[in-house]
Amino acid sequence: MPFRSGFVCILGRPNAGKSTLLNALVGEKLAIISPKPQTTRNRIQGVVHVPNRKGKGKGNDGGQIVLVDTPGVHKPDSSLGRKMMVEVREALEGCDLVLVIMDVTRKFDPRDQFALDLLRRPKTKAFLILNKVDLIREKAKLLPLIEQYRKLYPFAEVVPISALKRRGLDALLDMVIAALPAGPAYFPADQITDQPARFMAAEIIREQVLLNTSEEIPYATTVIVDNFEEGARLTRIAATIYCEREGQKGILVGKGGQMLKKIGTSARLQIERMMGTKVFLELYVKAEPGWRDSRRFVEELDWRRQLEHRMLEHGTPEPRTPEPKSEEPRVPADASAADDRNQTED
Ligand SMILES: Nc1nc2c(ncn2[C@@H]2O[C@H](COP(=O)(O)OP(=O)(O)OP(=O)(O)O)[C@@H](O)[C@H]2O)c(=O)[nH]1
Ligand SMILES: [Mg+2]
Repeated sequence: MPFRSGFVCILGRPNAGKSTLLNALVGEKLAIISPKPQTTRNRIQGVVHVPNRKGKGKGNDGGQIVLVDTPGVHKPDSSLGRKMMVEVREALEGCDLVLVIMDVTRKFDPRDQFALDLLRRPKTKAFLILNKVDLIREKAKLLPLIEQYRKLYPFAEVVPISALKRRGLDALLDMVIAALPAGPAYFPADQITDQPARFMAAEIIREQVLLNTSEEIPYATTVIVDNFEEGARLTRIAATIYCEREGQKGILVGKGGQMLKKIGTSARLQIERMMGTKVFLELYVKAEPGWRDSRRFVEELDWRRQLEHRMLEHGTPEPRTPEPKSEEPRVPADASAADDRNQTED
């Protein structure tokens, strides 16, 4: 079998485990994950370099899978939701294969149909991925569910997996490669994503907001990196967490700045791992009433668009980064002294 390559879109309802699958297949954390639905808000590319498996009885020459994780399919009720669905449709455009992923612990309902409706183009080759099988004891229970799905779409394969426990993934990769056309590698061997580090840092901060807050706050927040200066040993980042109301801002800052400090410290440690440098992270919180319904604001969150703007302004994706004068990060501000500002460094 020749070297194969192609674009593979991961599609499904919120919380089905799409981002968990992307990360598991790529082997790196590219997408943030949370138990809350609608975690992912834009499409995320991850490249899987599948080695030549000749000699292992499989007889293929390997290949390259460009996976595209997407926001959960839902009926949008805001500009943000509409933008998320545009991201889903754009990801589906021209892909070679779609992995329709479902959570086997949930019963089929009309919202599943809504996801399948997006595959209306009759020739889209699709696999049905039954995720979270680690939570099901009697596998026979899956059969009626498979029947139901098969009646609605002619899936080429049905693959049970656990993205979380990494079960069934080798078999899935083999099936995906076999379904792709012969073609060249689209990305060099050392590249696993097209996302800029600046955007991934914003997402890591947003993940900490999702994990540390509840009710409407996860949905009412977004993060914008205002400044990102990458040096050989230190990366300086200033970012703003936007929420919708003063009350939410109070919760995000927390008593004596404790919540912001917690979010900042956890995010900073992860960003340090990603960058391989020390990180000096300044976090701000701002209330921007109704931002989710502002088309202009939502469009500005799009990192592809941000990148275009910076290219126009500076001629490069990032303004030139001055080397830090000292390796030592600045002494942090006392969180309690700044109600909406916290410099996390401890
Ligand atoms: N038990 C179990 N949990 C899983 C599995 N895959 C994902 N999860 C959990 O399901 C939740 C949602 O996972 P995500 O990967 O964020 O789901 P998603 O489909 O990307 O969700 P959205 O971005 O909101 O559309 C998280 O709490 C995951 O840990 C699995 O195979 N088994
Ligand atoms: Mg996701």
